Amino acid sequence: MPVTRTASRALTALTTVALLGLPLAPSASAESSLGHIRTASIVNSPIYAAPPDIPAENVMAHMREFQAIADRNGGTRAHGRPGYKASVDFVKAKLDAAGFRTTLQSFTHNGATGWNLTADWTSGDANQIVFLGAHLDSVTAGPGMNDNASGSAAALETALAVSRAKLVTQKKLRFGWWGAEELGLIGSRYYVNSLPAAERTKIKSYLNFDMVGARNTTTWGVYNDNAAIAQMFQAYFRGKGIPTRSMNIGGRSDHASFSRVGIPVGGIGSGSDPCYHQRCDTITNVAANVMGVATNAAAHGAWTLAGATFAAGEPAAA
Ligand code: DPN
Ligand code: ZN
Repeated sequence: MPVTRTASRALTALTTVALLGLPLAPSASAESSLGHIRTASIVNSPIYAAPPDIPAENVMAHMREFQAIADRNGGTRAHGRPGYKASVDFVKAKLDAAGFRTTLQSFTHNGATGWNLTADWTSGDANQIVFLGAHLDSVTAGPGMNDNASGSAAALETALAVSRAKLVTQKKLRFGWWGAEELGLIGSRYYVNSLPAAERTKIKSYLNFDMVGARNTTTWGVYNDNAAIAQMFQAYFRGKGIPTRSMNIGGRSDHASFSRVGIPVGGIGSGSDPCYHQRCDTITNVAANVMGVATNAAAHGAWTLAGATFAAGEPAAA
């Protein structure tokens, strides 16, 4: 059937909107005519509240704490070492004070206890969960500041921004910090495996943050696992004039624990660096401006995917 002029124009406009990751009007006909894009089911619409501009200094304060934790604990925050549990305790205390409902899940690996920490925001439909996560463990060789205090701090500061905004969302925001990723995604796989099937299907998307602070980052990696999520991040970076590249890290980080059970996943990364998995992956190995970009991109993902409808607290522009 030939496409009418009006329909063609409407299709072009809708496609553009979808590609930009902008909110689509919640119209059943729009979604069915663009069924192959399936953006509306993942990217919420309409969006009334924009995320705040989060200062890089906020997230660097968390980075300094992670470095101090490593310094006090033999230079590492690895699974089975006291620096790991100290990292968990630090993040949990911040979240508890900010009004999140936190859960500590323990598991055993290589004869040592590990922990996953999850935190649910108070608002949103508990049957539709938008998840942001990062691995909290380092390798034993060093303090793991880019890998992955950076993602942990970005997720933490995003959560704290949600709290400061007293954010009201359509879907429920859940944040996760995973143990023993460096030993084979142990913590996140344990978490996903321990969820009953009915709980898994409530998770509508999972965003991963692993290595988001590398110095000299010029282009941002955007995970290419899910088109709608990737488009959302690409549109965000495009709006900031920041170049992106498609990133496929396969099964190398915790998003894989979620995608293997069919959950749409995405994420961003600054990429690796010369201190990857080494002792020199200290706080001087990360850049504040890069951490700021990562955190604001994470907040954009949280606000957009969860459908932030109302912010009663801090104004959108800091
Ligand atoms: N951060 C790496 C690790 O945990 O060992 C995995 C990774 C590699 C993530 C490359 C992103 C890019
Ligand atoms: Zn990592």
